[in-house]
Amino acid sequence: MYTFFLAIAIGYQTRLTVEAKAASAYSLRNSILSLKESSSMRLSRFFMPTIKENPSEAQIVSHRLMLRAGMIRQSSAGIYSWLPMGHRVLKKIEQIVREEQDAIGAQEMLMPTIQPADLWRKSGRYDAYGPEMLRITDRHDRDMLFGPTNEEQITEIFSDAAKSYRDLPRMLYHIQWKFRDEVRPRFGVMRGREFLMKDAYSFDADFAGAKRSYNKQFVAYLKTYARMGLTAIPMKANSGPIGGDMSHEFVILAETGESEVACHRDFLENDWLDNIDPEGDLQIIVDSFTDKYAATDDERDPETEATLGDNLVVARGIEVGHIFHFGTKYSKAFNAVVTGPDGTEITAEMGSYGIGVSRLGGGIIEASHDENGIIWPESVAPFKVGLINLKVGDEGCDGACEGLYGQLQNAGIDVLYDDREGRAGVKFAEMDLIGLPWQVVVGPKGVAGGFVEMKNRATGERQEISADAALAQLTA
Ligand code: 5CA
Repeated sequence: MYTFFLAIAIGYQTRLTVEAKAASAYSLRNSILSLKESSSMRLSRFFMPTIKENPSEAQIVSHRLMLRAGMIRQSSAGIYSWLPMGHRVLKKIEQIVREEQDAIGAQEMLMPTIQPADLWRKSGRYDAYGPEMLRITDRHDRDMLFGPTNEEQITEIFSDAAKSYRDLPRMLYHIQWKFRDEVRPRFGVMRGREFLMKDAYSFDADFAGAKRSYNKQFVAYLKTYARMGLTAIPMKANSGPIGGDMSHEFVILAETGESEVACHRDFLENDWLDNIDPEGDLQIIVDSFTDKYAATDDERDPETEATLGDNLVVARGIEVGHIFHFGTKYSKAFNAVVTGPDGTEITAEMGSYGIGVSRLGGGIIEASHDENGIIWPESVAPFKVGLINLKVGDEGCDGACEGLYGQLQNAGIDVLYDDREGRAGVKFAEMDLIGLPWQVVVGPKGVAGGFVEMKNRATGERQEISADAALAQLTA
Protein backbone atom coordinates (compact mmCIF):
# COMPACT_ATOMS: atom_id res chain seq x y z
CA MET A 1 0.00 0.00 0.00
CA TYR A 2 2.75 2.36 1.03
CA THR A 3 4.70 1.54 -2.11
CA PHE A 4 1.58 2.13 -4.15
CA PHE A 5 1.12 5.64 -2.71
CA LEU A 6 4.80 6.31 -2.99
CA ALA A 7 4.65 5.34 -6.66
CA ILE A 8 1.68 7.66 -7.24
CA ALA A 9 3.38 10.43 -5.30
CA ILE A 10 6.58 10.06 -7.31
CA GLY A 11 4.62 9.91 -10.56
CA TYR A 12 2.72 13.02 -9.56
CA GLN A 13 5.90 14.73 -8.53
CA THR A 14 7.55 13.82 -11.83
CA ARG A 15 4.60 15.06 -13.79
CA LEU A 16 4.60 18.28 -11.81
CA THR A 17 8.30 18.76 -12.46
CA VAL A 18 7.88 18.10 -16.15
CA GLU A 19 4.95 20.50 -16.33
CA ALA A 20 6.77 23.11 -14.33
CA LYS A 21 9.78 22.78 -16.58
CA ALA A 22 7.63 23.04 -19.65
CA ALA A 23 5.86 26.08 -18.22
CA SER A 24 9.06 27.79 -17.31
CA ALA A 25 10.58 26.96 -20.69
CA TYR A 26 7.46 28.44 -22.26
CA SER A 27 7.67 31.63 -20.28
CA LEU A 28 11.42 31.85 -20.93
CA ARG A 29 10.75 31.46 -24.62
CA ASN A 30 8.08 34.14 -24.45
CA SER A 31 10.27 36.52 -22.61
CA ILE A 32 13.08 35.92 -25.10
CA LEU A 33 10.68 36.56 -27.95
CA SER A 34 9.28 39.67 -26.34
CA LEU A 35 12.81 40.94 -25.78
CA LYS A 36 13.16 41.03 -29.52
CA GLU A 37 10.15 43.28 -29.99
CA SER A 38 12.03 46.37 -28.97
CA SER A 39 15.50 47.00 -27.72
CA SER A 40 14.72 49.35 -24.90
CA MET A 41 17.06 50.14 -22.07
CA ARG A 42 17.14 51.38 -18.50
CA LEU A 43 19.60 54.22 -18.13
CA SER A 44 20.72 52.81 -14.77
CA ARG A 45 22.18 49.89 -16.72
CA PHE A 46 23.08 51.50 -20.03
CA PHE A 47 26.71 52.24 -20.90
CA MET A 48 26.39 55.90 -21.82
CA PRO A 49 29.42 57.85 -20.60
CA THR A 50 28.25 61.42 -21.25
CA ILE A 51 30.54 64.41 -20.80
CA LYS A 52 29.29 67.73 -19.37
CA GLU A 53 32.03 70.03 -20.65
CA ASN A 54 33.00 70.54 -24.26
CA PRO A 55 36.00 68.33 -25.06
CA SER A 56 38.86 70.56 -26.11
CA GLU A 57 40.03 68.30 -28.93
CA ALA A 58 36.77 68.68 -30.88
CA GLN A 59 36.61 71.56 -33.35
CA ILE A 60 33.19 71.01 -34.87
CA VAL A 61 29.78 70.58 -33.33
CA SER A 62 29.14 66.98 -34.44
CA HIS A 63 32.44 65.79 -33.01
CA ARG A 64 31.77 67.60 -29.73
CA LEU A 65 28.27 66.21 -29.44
CA MET A 66 29.24 62.66 -30.39
CA LEU A 67 31.86 62.66 -27.63
CA ARG A 68 29.57 64.38 -25.11
CA ALA A 69 26.62 62.08 -25.83
CA GLY A 70 28.80 59.02 -25.25
CA MET A 71 28.53 57.85 -28.86
CA ILE A 72 32.21 57.47 -29.71
CA ARG A 73 35.66 57.43 -28.16
CA GLN A 74 38.94 57.97 -29.98
CA SER A 75 41.36 55.07 -30.04
CA SER A 76 44.11 56.83 -31.98
CA ALA A 77 44.11 59.66 -34.55
CA GLY A 78 41.15 59.13 -36.88
CA ILE A 79 40.23 55.75 -35.36
CA TYR A 80 37.18 55.44 -33.14
CA SER A 81 35.26 52.99 -31.03
CA TRP A 82 31.51 53.21 -31.38
CA LEU A 83 29.90 52.94 -27.94
CA PRO A 84 26.35 51.54 -27.59
CA MET A 85 24.64 54.88 -28.25
CA GLY A 86 26.73 55.56 -31.36
CA HIS A 87 26.54 51.97 -32.49
CA ARG A 88 22.73 52.06 -32.47
CA VAL A 89 22.80 55.10 -34.78
CA LEU A 90 25.40 53.55 -37.05
CA LYS A 91 23.25 50.42 -37.42
CA LYS A 92 20.17 52.50 -38.26
CA ILE A 93 22.06 54.42 -40.95
CA GLU A 94 23.46 51.18 -42.31
CA GLN A 95 19.98 49.63 -42.47
CA ILE A 96 18.52 52.52 -44.47
CA VAL A 97 21.44 52.29 -46.89
CA ARG A 98 20.94 48.52 -47.14
CA GLU A 99 17.20 48.77 -47.81
CA GLU A 100 17.65 51.28 -50.60
CA GLN A 101 20.43 49.22 -52.19
CA ASP A 102 18.33 46.08 -52.01
CA ALA A 103 15.41 48.00 -53.54
CA ILE A 104 17.38 48.61 -56.77
CA GLY A 105 18.48 45.00 -57.00
CA ALA A 106 21.97 45.36 -55.57
CA GLN A 107 23.03 42.21 -53.73
CA GLU A 108 24.80 42.35 -50.40
CA MET A 109 28.03 40.46 -49.78
CA LEU A 110 31.08 40.99 -47.61
CA MET A 111 34.67 41.33 -48.75
CA PRO A 112 37.68 41.35 -46.43
CA THR A 113 39.34 44.41 -44.99
CA ILE A 114 42.84 43.04 -45.69
CA GLN A 115 43.75 42.53 -49.34
CA PRO A 116 46.85 41.15 -51.07
CA ALA A 117 49.08 43.78 -52.70
CA ASP A 118 49.23 41.72 -55.90
CA LEU A 119 45.60 42.58 -56.63
CA TRP A 120 46.49 46.24 -56.64
CA ARG A 121 49.66 45.70 -58.64
CA LYS A 122 47.43 44.28 -61.36
CA SER A 123 45.42 47.49 -61.66
CA GLY A 124 48.50 49.67 -61.25
CA ARG A 125 47.09 51.33 -58.16
CA TYR A 126 49.52 49.81 -55.64
CA ASP A 127 52.13 52.44 -56.40
CA ALA A 128 49.70 55.11 -57.52
CA TYR A 129 47.79 55.17 -54.22
CA GLY A 130 50.72 56.57 -52.26
CA PRO A 131 51.02 57.05 -48.51
CA GLU A 132 47.26 56.96 -47.91
CA MET A 133 47.42 53.20 -48.26
CA LEU A 134 48.19 51.29 -45.09
CA ARG A 135 50.65 48.61 -46.16
CA ILE A 136 51.13 45.49 -44.08
CA THR A 137 53.50 42.54 -44.31
CA ASP A 138 52.36 39.14 -43.08
CA ARG A 139 54.56 36.50 -41.38
CA HIS A 140 55.50 35.03 -44.76
CA ASP A 141 56.72 38.42 -45.92
CA ARG A 142 53.80 38.81 -48.28
CA ASP A 143 52.69 42.37 -49.04
CA MET A 144 49.17 43.04 -47.88
CA LEU A 145 47.15 46.19 -47.35
CA PHE A 146 44.13 47.42 -45.44
CA GLY A 147 41.63 48.14 -48.21
CA PRO A 148 40.86 51.82 -48.90
CA THR A 149 38.19 50.64 -51.40
CA ASN A 150 37.38 47.41 -53.27
CA GLU A 151 37.32 47.85 -57.06
CA GLU A 152 40.19 45.38 -57.53
CA GLN A 153 38.81 42.75 -55.16
CA ILE A 154 35.30 42.75 -56.61
CA THR A 155 36.49 42.75 -60.23
CA GLU A 156 38.69 39.76 -59.58
CA ILE A 157 35.81 37.86 -57.96
CA PHE A 158 33.46 38.78 -60.77
CA SER A 159 35.85 38.04 -63.64
CA ASP A 160 36.61 34.63 -62.18
CA ALA A 161 32.92 33.71 -62.09
CA ALA A 162 31.30 35.45 -65.05
CA LYS A 163 31.52 33.64 -68.38
CA SER A 164 28.49 34.51 -70.46
CA TYR A 165 26.41 37.59 -71.31
CA ARG A 166 23.77 36.01 -69.06
CA ASP A 167 26.01 36.86 -66.11
CA LEU A 168 25.39 40.54 -66.86
CA PRO A 169 24.11 42.87 -65.52
CA ARG A 170 24.99 42.44 -61.83
CA MET A 171 25.19 44.92 -58.99
CA LEU A 172 26.97 43.92 -55.77
CA TYR A 173 27.68 45.81 -52.58
CA HIS A 174 29.07 45.51 -49.11
CA ILE A 175 29.22 47.63 -45.99
CA GLN A 176 32.71 47.29 -44.64
CA TRP A 177 35.43 49.20 -42.80
CA LYS A 178 38.03 50.97 -44.91
CA PHE A 179 41.36 52.45 -44.01
CA ARG A 180 42.95 55.54 -45.54
CA ASP A 181 45.96 56.98 -43.83
CA GLU A 182 44.68 60.55 -44.24
CA VAL A 183 47.30 63.30 -43.83
CA ARG A 184 44.95 65.23 -41.59
CA PRO A 185 42.34 63.04 -39.93
CA ARG A 186 39.98 65.50 -38.25
CA PHE A 187 36.47 66.37 -37.23
CA GLY A 188 35.91 63.03 -35.52
CA VAL A 189 34.24 60.43 -37.72
CA MET A 190 33.87 62.94 -40.58
CA ARG A 191 37.41 62.47 -41.79
CA GLY A 192 38.60 59.34 -40.11
CA ARG A 193 41.41 57.01 -41.04
CA GLU A 194 39.25 53.95 -40.37
CA PHE A 195 35.68 54.50 -41.57
CA LEU A 196 32.62 52.52 -42.58
CA MET A 197 31.62 52.70 -46.22
CA LYS A 198 28.92 51.19 -48.35
CA ASP A 199 30.52 50.46 -51.67
CA ALA A 200 28.57 49.04 -54.58
CA TYR A 201 29.87 47.90 -57.94
CA SER A 202 27.97 47.44 -61.18
CA PHE A 203 28.82 45.22 -64.15
CA ASP A 204 26.98 45.81 -67.43
CA ALA A 205 27.23 44.66 -71.03
CA ASP A 206 27.42 48.12 -72.58
CA PHE A 207 27.40 51.82 -71.87
CA ALA A 208 23.59 52.06 -71.98
CA GLY A 209 23.39 49.37 -69.29
CA ALA A 210 26.07 51.06 -67.21
CA LYS A 211 24.18 54.35 -67.46
CA ARG A 212 21.04 52.58 -66.23
CA SER A 213 22.93 51.22 -63.23
CA TYR A 214 24.39 54.65 -62.56
CA ASN A 215 20.93 56.21 -62.70
CA LYS A 216 19.50 53.59 -60.36
CA GLN A 217 22.17 54.36 -57.81
CA PHE A 218 21.69 58.11 -58.35
CA VAL A 219 18.00 57.90 -57.44
CA ALA A 220 18.61 55.38 -54.63
CA TYR A 221 21.04 57.89 -53.12
CA LEU A 222 18.47 60.70 -53.19
CA LYS A 223 16.03 58.45 -51.34
CA THR A 224 18.63 57.17 -48.89
CA TYR A 225 19.61 60.64 -47.70
CA ALA A 226 16.04 61.91 -47.68
CA ARG A 227 15.09 59.06 -45.33
CA MET A 228 17.77 60.35 -42.96
CA GLY A 229 16.27 63.83 -43.04
CA LEU A 230 19.07 65.17 -45.23
CA THR A 231 19.04 67.30 -48.36
CA ALA A 232 21.97 65.85 -50.26
CA ILE A 233 22.64 67.69 -53.50
CA PRO A 234 24.07 65.70 -56.41
CA MET A 235 27.02 67.69 -57.75
CA LYS A 236 29.18 67.19 -60.77
CA ALA A 237 32.49 65.93 -59.45
CA ASN A 238 35.99 64.89 -60.32
CA SER A 239 36.61 61.13 -60.24
CA GLY A 240 40.07 61.44 -58.66
CA PRO A 241 42.05 58.24 -58.06
CA ILE A 242 39.04 56.01 -58.83
CA GLY A 243 39.17 57.16 -62.45
CA GLY A 244 36.34 57.47 -64.97
CA ASP A 245 34.37 59.97 -66.96
CA MET A 246 31.08 60.44 -65.15
CA SER A 247 30.88 61.18 -61.48
CA HIS A 248 28.65 62.88 -58.92
CA GLU A 249 29.21 63.71 -55.31
CA PHE A 250 26.25 63.90 -52.95
CA VAL A 251 26.81 66.88 -50.72
CA ILE A 252 25.01 68.26 -47.69
CA LEU A 253 25.53 71.94 -47.00
CA ALA A 254 26.94 72.84 -43.60
CA GLU A 255 29.19 75.60 -42.30
CA THR A 256 31.69 73.01 -41.19
CA GLY A 257 31.92 71.37 -44.62
CA GLU A 258 35.45 70.67 -45.77
CA SER A 259 35.17 72.14 -49.23
CA GLU A 260 33.47 75.00 -51.02
CA VAL A 261 30.71 74.01 -53.42
CA ALA A 262 28.27 75.91 -55.61
CA CYS A 263 24.74 75.18 -56.75
CA HIS A 264 21.51 76.63 -58.07
CA ARG A 265 19.23 78.00 -55.35
CA ASP A 266 16.43 75.67 -56.50
CA PHE A 267 18.18 72.80 -54.75
CA LEU A 268 17.62 74.53 -51.42
CA GLU A 269 14.22 76.03 -51.97
CA ASN A 270 12.23 73.40 -53.79
CA ASP A 271 11.05 70.24 -52.24
CA TRP A 272 12.43 68.44 -55.23
CA LEU A 273 12.28 64.99 -53.76
CA ASP A 274 8.49 65.10 -53.82
CA ASN A 275 8.75 65.29 -57.57
CA ILE A 276 10.38 61.92 -58.01
CA ASP A 277 8.02 59.47 -59.61
CA PRO A 278 9.32 56.06 -58.56
CA GLU A 279 7.74 54.52 -61.66
CA GLY A 280 9.01 57.24 -63.94
CA ASP A 281 11.79 57.13 -66.49
CA LEU A 282 15.07 57.08 -64.61
CA GLN A 283 16.93 59.16 -67.14
CA ILE A 284 14.31 61.92 -66.97
CA ILE A 285 14.55 61.98 -63.17
CA VAL A 286 18.34 62.10 -63.21
CA ASP A 287 18.33 64.79 -65.92
CA SER A 288 15.98 66.92 -63.86
CA PHE A 289 18.73 67.09 -61.24
CA THR A 290 21.80 67.20 -63.41
CA ASP A 291 20.35 69.90 -65.70
CA LYS A 292 20.63 72.34 -62.81
CA TYR A 293 24.01 73.74 -61.91
CA ALA A 294 25.71 72.09 -58.94
CA ALA A 295 29.46 71.56 -58.77
CA THR A 296 32.14 70.63 -56.29
CA ASP A 297 35.24 72.72 -55.79
CA ASP A 298 37.31 71.50 -58.73
CA GLU A 299 34.41 71.28 -61.19
CA ARG A 300 33.10 74.83 -60.71
CA ASP A 301 32.52 76.83 -63.85
CA PRO A 302 32.85 80.64 -63.48
CA GLU A 303 31.04 81.27 -66.77
CA THR A 304 27.91 79.39 -65.75
CA GLU A 305 28.05 80.88 -62.29
CA ALA A 306 28.11 84.37 -63.77
CA THR A 307 24.80 83.69 -65.51
CA LEU A 308 23.05 82.55 -62.34
CA GLY A 309 22.98 85.89 -60.52
CA ASP A 310 20.96 85.65 -57.30
CA ASN A 311 20.28 82.01 -57.97
CA LEU A 312 23.88 81.07 -57.25
CA VAL A 313 24.55 79.61 -53.81
CA VAL A 314 28.15 79.20 -52.74
CA ALA A 315 28.50 77.31 -49.50
CA ARG A 316 30.54 74.73 -47.68
CA GLY A 317 29.65 71.11 -48.16
CA ILE A 318 30.11 67.65 -46.65
CA GLU A 319 30.49 64.83 -49.15
CA VAL A 320 28.31 61.97 -47.96
CA GLY A 321 28.47 59.88 -51.12
CA HIS A 322 30.23 59.61 -54.44
CA ILE A 323 29.27 57.66 -57.54
CA PHE A 324 31.47 56.88 -60.52
CA HIS A 325 31.20 55.39 -63.97
CA PHE A 326 34.60 54.27 -65.16
CA GLY A 327 33.87 51.95 -68.07
CA THR A 328 36.39 49.18 -68.55
CA LYS A 329 39.31 50.49 -66.49
CA TYR A 330 39.24 47.58 -64.00
CA SER A 331 37.50 44.98 -66.16
CA LYS A 332 40.33 45.22 -68.70
CA ALA A 333 42.99 44.88 -66.01
CA PHE A 334 41.26 41.84 -64.50
CA ASN A 335 39.97 40.40 -67.74
CA ALA A 336 36.31 40.66 -66.72
CA VAL A 337 35.21 39.48 -70.15
CA VAL A 338 32.16 37.39 -71.06
CA THR A 339 31.00 35.78 -74.27
CA GLY A 340 28.13 37.56 -76.02
CA PRO A 341 25.13 35.87 -77.71
CA ASP A 342 26.97 35.92 -81.03
CA GLY A 343 30.22 34.61 -79.60
CA THR A 344 31.99 37.97 -79.48
CA GLU A 345 33.73 39.08 -76.31
CA ILE A 346 32.13 41.66 -74.06
CA THR A 347 34.27 43.55 -71.55
CA ALA A 348 32.12 44.53 -68.59
CA GLU A 349 31.27 48.22 -68.20
CA MET A 350 31.65 49.15 -64.56
CA GLY A 351 30.74 51.77 -62.03
CA SER A 352 31.27 52.13 -58.29
CA TYR A 353 29.11 53.83 -55.74
CA GLY A 354 30.21 54.85 -52.24
CA ILE A 355 28.34 56.14 -49.20
CA GLY A 356 30.17 57.34 -46.10
CA VAL A 357 28.14 55.42 -43.51
CA SER A 358 30.18 56.43 -40.46
CA ARG A 359 30.65 59.97 -41.80
CA LEU A 360 26.85 60.26 -41.95
CA GLY A 361 26.75 59.76 -38.16
CA GLY A 362 28.49 63.12 -37.85
CA GLY A 363 26.90 64.66 -40.95
CA ILE A 364 23.36 64.19 -39.67
CA ILE A 365 24.30 65.92 -36.42
CA GLU A 366 25.87 68.83 -38.34
CA ALA A 367 22.54 69.23 -40.11
CA SER A 368 20.35 68.67 -37.05
CA HIS A 369 21.26 70.07 -33.64
CA ASP A 370 20.71 73.12 -31.43
CA GLU A 371 22.56 74.73 -28.52
CA ASN A 372 21.37 71.96 -26.18
CA GLY A 373 22.47 68.99 -28.20
CA ILE A 374 21.60 66.57 -30.97
CA ILE A 375 18.17 66.43 -32.62
CA TRP A 376 17.89 62.96 -34.18
CA PRO A 377 15.53 62.44 -37.08
CA GLU A 378 13.31 59.56 -36.03
CA SER A 379 14.65 57.24 -38.75
CA VAL A 380 18.16 57.12 -37.29
CA ALA A 381 17.49 57.90 -33.62
CA PRO A 382 19.15 55.49 -31.16
CA PHE A 383 15.83 55.31 -29.26
CA LYS A 384 12.53 56.87 -30.22
CA VAL A 385 11.52 57.90 -26.71
CA GLY A 386 13.29 59.04 -23.57
CA LEU A 387 11.19 58.32 -20.49
CA ILE A 388 12.16 60.44 -17.48
CA ASN A 389 11.20 59.47 -13.95
CA LEU A 390 11.47 62.68 -11.91
CA LYS A 391 11.14 60.96 -8.54
CA VAL A 392 12.64 57.52 -8.47
CA GLY A 393 11.50 55.70 -5.30
CA ASP A 394 8.12 57.39 -5.28
CA GLU A 395 5.53 54.66 -5.63
CA GLY A 396 3.29 56.62 -7.99
CA CYS A 397 6.11 57.75 -10.29
CA ASP A 398 7.77 54.34 -10.36
CA GLY A 399 4.46 52.61 -11.09
CA ALA A 400 3.49 55.01 -13.87
CA CYS A 401 6.94 54.76 -15.47
CA GLU A 402 7.14 50.99 -15.26
CA GLY A 403 3.66 50.78 -16.80
CA LEU A 404 4.51 53.06 -19.70
CA TYR A 405 7.92 51.46 -20.19
CA GLY A 406 6.30 48.03 -20.52
CA GLN A 407 3.51 49.24 -22.80
CA LEU A 408 5.86 51.10 -25.13
CA GLN A 409 8.12 48.07 -25.35
CA ASN A 410 5.17 45.83 -26.11
CA ALA A 411 4.25 48.20 -28.91
CA GLY A 412 7.75 47.66 -30.36
CA ILE A 413 9.02 51.14 -29.52
CA ASP A 414 12.60 51.67 -28.41
CA VAL A 415 12.63 53.53 -25.10
CA LEU A 416 15.48 54.77 -23.01
CA TYR A 417 14.12 54.90 -19.46
CA ASP A 418 15.92 57.28 -17.10
CA ASP A 419 15.29 55.36 -13.89
CA ARG A 420 18.28 56.85 -12.08
CA GLU A 421 18.05 58.94 -8.97
CA GLY A 422 19.13 62.47 -9.71
CA ARG A 423 18.19 66.09 -10.17
CA ALA A 424 15.52 66.93 -12.72
CA GLY A 425 17.69 69.60 -14.37
CA VAL A 426 20.51 67.16 -14.97
CA LYS A 427 18.12 64.60 -16.43
CA PHE A 428 16.52 67.14 -18.78
CA ALA A 429 19.90 68.44 -19.96
CA GLU A 430 21.18 64.96 -20.66
CA MET A 431 18.02 63.96 -22.51
CA ASP A 432 18.29 67.10 -24.69
CA LEU A 433 21.98 66.37 -25.30
CA ILE A 434 21.38 62.84 -26.61
CA GLY A 435 18.56 64.17 -28.78
CA LEU A 436 15.90 61.43 -28.78
CA PRO A 437 12.86 62.58 -30.82
CA TRP A 438 10.38 62.34 -27.90
CA GLN A 439 10.65 62.87 -24.16
CA VAL A 440 8.00 61.69 -21.73
CA VAL A 441 8.35 63.15 -18.26
CA VAL A 442 6.65 61.56 -15.26
CA GLY A 443 6.62 63.49 -11.96
CA PRO A 444 4.58 63.51 -8.73
CA LYS A 445 2.41 66.41 -9.93
CA GLY A 446 1.50 64.60 -13.10
CA VAL A 447 0.85 61.34 -11.29
CA ALA A 448 -1.55 63.15 -8.93
CA GLY A 449 -3.25 64.96 -11.83
CA GLY A 450 -3.30 61.97 -14.19
CA PHE A 451 -0.95 63.34 -16.83
CA VAL A 452 2.56 63.08 -18.20
CA GLU A 453 4.50 65.77 -20.03
CA MET A 454 5.45 64.92 -23.57
CA LYS A 455 8.06 67.00 -25.38
CA ASN A 456 9.02 67.02 -29.02
CA ARG A 457 12.80 67.48 -29.11
CA ALA A 458 12.86 69.10 -32.55
CA THR A 459 10.16 71.73 -32.01
CA GLY A 460 10.42 72.03 -28.23
CA GLU A 461 6.63 71.75 -28.08
CA ARG A 462 5.28 70.34 -24.79
CA GLN A 463 1.92 68.78 -24.01
CA GLU A 464 0.39 67.65 -20.75
CA ILE A 465 -1.61 64.56 -21.65
CA SER A 466 -2.70 61.28 -20.10
CA ALA A 467 -0.27 58.37 -20.25
CA ASP A 468 -2.74 56.60 -22.55
CA ALA A 469 -2.83 59.55 -24.94
CA ALA A 470 0.99 59.68 -24.94
CA LEU A 471 1.11 55.99 -25.70
CA ALA A 472 -1.42 56.42 -28.50
CA GLN A 473 0.57 59.28 -30.06
CA LEU A 474 3.87 57.47 -29.84
CA THR A 475 2.51 54.28 -31.33
CA ALA A 476 0.40 55.96 -34.03
N1 5CA B 1 35.36 53.30 -54.57
C1 5CA B 1 34.65 54.54 -54.55
C2 5CA B 1 33.19 54.36 -54.46
S1 5CA B 1 32.71 52.84 -53.91
C3 5CA B 1 35.17 55.38 -53.40
O1 5CA B 1 35.99 54.96 -52.64
N2 5CA B 1 34.64 56.59 -53.30
S2 5CA B 1 35.08 57.72 -52.28
O2 5CA B 1 36.48 57.78 -52.13
O3 5CA B 1 34.47 58.94 -52.71
O4 5CA B 1 34.48 57.33 -50.88
C4 5CA B 1 33.08 57.14 -50.74
C5 5CA B 1 32.54 57.91 -49.56
O5 5CA B 1 33.21 57.50 -48.37
C6 5CA B 1 32.78 59.40 -49.62
O6 5CA B 1 31.77 60.04 -50.38
C7 5CA B 1 32.73 59.80 -48.18
O7 5CA B 1 31.38 60.01 -47.77
C8 5CA B 1 33.27 58.57 -47.46
N3 5CA B 1 34.66 58.80 -47.04
C9 5CA B 1 35.75 58.91 -47.83
N4 5CA B 1 36.86 59.13 -47.09
C10 5CA B 1 36.45 59.19 -45.80
C11 5CA B 1 37.12 59.39 -44.55
N5 5CA B 1 38.43 59.58 -44.50
N6 5CA B 1 36.39 59.38 -43.40
C12 5CA B 1 35.06 59.18 -43.45
N7 5CA B 1 34.38 58.97 -44.59
C13 5CA B 1 35.05 58.97 -45.76
